[in-house]
Amino acid sequence: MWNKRGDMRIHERSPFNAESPLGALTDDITAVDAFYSRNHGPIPELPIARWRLRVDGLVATPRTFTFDEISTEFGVHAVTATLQCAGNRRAELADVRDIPGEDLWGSGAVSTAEWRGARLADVLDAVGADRTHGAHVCFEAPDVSALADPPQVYGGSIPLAKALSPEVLLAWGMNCEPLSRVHGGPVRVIVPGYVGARSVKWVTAVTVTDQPSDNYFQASAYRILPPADDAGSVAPGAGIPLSTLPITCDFLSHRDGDRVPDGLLTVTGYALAGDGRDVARVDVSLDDGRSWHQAELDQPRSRWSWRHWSLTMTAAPGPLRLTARAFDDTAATQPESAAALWNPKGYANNSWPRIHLSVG
Ligand SMILES: Nc1nc2c(c(=O)[nH]1)N[C@H]1C(S)=C(S)[C@@H](COP(=O)(O)O)O[C@H]1N2
Ligand SMILES: [Mo]
Repeated sequence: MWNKRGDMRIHERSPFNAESPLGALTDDITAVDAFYSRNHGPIPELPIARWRLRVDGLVATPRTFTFDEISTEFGVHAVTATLQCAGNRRAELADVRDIPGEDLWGSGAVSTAEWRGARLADVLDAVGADRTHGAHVCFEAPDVSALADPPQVYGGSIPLAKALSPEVLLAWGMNCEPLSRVHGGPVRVIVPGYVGARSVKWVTAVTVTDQPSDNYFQASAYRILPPADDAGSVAPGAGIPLSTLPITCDFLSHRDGDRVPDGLLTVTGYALAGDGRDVARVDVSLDDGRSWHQAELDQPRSRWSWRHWSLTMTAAPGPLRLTARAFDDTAATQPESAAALWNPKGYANNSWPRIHLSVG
């Protein structure tokens, strides 16, 4: 389905929602056919010849761009960036308390690609974005989601300051291929360092405003609600909107419950820091967090991509409980338990990942 590998873990066929097999995430760049896919409605078909991008709002000269114009007037900029869905590891939150109505994603709602496109900042400059009165940049796409009542097209917004940063792209290329339809082709937004929800696919409108987007996916969904709230009856504006990603890490080489031979054991994983932060250290504990061993960090492809890590140990026969934690360059680290983070929609679980192995 959608040219994805057979070992993707499919949560829903329509709308299409599938997580990456963990084994595919050990490469720096995730192959397109293993890249996770998160959709809230049917995937639209937008031929390049018919695609248009309207750029308006608090700008001097609103303009509608064709694909040729967007892809030739602003140069080609490449950014290697990791996308992570705010629902990654929701399943562990649901173990704490029920999260009805949401797919229970495991650890595979994260992937990395080399994106190519125009810098959003250059397009905003070309139309004369008002840096005095403008504060947000809203995106809209034509895919209609029945999750909103009444059904609504997908949208969202980011602060104008972030939109003007050079890493934010209007991308038409992914891993040296034209951006595929399932990943937002012909053109999508890529907002490195932010929750995946803001990287709006099939983008057809960019609007500079003084307020965040009032689209359902910005005003009602993708928000951290107080634990006592009912996710089914949320007033727009309730809770805290998700924007930058929190520091996180996870295991990739092994899964909870795996059996391994005794002797030398190498465990690997990835760590990912949020907007403008670098991964500074990853530790692994063999005793539920009482003591820690520092893992080796690989060089990241870019400051917007994950860093893989590894640790080699001698594993004795018996149960082995592994826990990991990452620190960013401000010394921010991850909370210990999913219980501390539980929220009604099950977002942003960056608690310590834990796996239990049987050795021997
Ligand atoms: N138009 C549109 N853009 C969207 C979405 C969507 O449903 N519609 N899903 C968002 C979410 S929640 C995520 S995590 C990323 C996933 O991008 P991918 O499917 O290319 O992995 O796209 C974002 N952009
Ligand atoms: Mo997402």
